[in-house]
Amino acid sequence: MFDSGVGGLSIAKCIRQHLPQEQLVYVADSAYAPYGDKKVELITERVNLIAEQLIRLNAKALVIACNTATVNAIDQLRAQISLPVIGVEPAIKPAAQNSKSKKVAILVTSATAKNQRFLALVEKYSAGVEVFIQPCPGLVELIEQGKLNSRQCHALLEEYLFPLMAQGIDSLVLGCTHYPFLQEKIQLITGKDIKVIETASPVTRELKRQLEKHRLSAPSCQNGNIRFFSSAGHLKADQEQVISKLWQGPVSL
Ligand code: DGN
Repeated sequence: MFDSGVGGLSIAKCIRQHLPQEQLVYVADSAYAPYGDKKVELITERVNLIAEQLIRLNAKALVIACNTATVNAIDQLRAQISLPVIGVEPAIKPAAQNSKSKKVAILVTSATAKNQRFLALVEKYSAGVEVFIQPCPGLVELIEQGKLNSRQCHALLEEYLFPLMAQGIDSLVLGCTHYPFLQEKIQLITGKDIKVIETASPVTRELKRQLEKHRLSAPSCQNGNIRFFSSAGHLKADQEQVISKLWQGPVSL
């Protein structure tokens, strides 16, 4: 599995919890983070390169634990390889279906906000519901630096959330895998009447389904583990600290 950086750890945690028998390899493409402001060509190139390396490590399935990479590059990756490839898509459908105020917001990166695949997904599930798409530049960078509790992070969250709250939304979809690490802070700002929805559980269920369908599941008696890699070798020490903090356990890269 991989992400532009450390955000996909929010998905890795859920997979580890529900599929503890599987061996996970997590690649943080931190030398290229954030993907949010990168060209589609570069995102595609990185996705293909990382996928190639994971396949060389005998991966039996790939999880693109990044909304930005999923919307920009999953179709072409699936066309090239035969392994199951599971992507992340913001949970717009359940949010729209369960919204009482019929007003829903999605927090995304700038690259996701303007992506056609993403916009088509919003269009598909938003009949009768007003959907506010909120790009959140700056948040991924702060999470990558482990600055979750910084004043800067709080100020950015208020800047993005207050206008959405004023619109009367009752559901807030986290459309970037970095954002669940801010979920508590987001919920403190929005109050508990706004439901915050992330995507780790559906991705984990889909991975399980795919492994079962292709008879690839590890035996339940096996003890799985997780190995971490980063493309930002020069940041190794800093990254180990950030990843350990988010993973809530010791990590070596
Ligand atoms: N965590 C990623 C996502 O879900 O979109 C990427 C964020 C980024 O690199 N900007």
